Amino acid sequence: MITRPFHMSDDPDDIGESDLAVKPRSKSKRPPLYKVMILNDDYTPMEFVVHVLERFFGMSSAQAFEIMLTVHKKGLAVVGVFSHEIAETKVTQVMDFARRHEHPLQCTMEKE
Ligand code: TYC
Repeated sequence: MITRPFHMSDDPDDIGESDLAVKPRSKSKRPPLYKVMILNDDYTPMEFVVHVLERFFGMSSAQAFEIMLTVHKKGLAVVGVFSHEIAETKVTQVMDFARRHEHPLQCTMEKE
């Protein structure tokens, strides 16, 4: 004798519960993310870069020092990944802050 679970009928027209799952009509898209980068230069003081990383990117002083050294040695580093709007705000804040202190520090963003 063939047995079946109580929720399955023999009726071929009977659609099972699992057939009722909603199918999205379009591919769901996650918003793109942007890398924010800090670039090395020969003039901005190391302590200033450390301060920027603490102030605008919420890094601890140890983290900030480590990233600053990476930029100093390698030329650049990603300091965070954000939505377009947040990334743009970070870049503007850093560029304004550097300009107000007359340092040539550059901060840019790039689609991930
Ligand atoms: N190269 C700079 C110096 O020797 C330090 C520095 C580090 C500058 C990181 C910018 O994004 C930077 N004073």
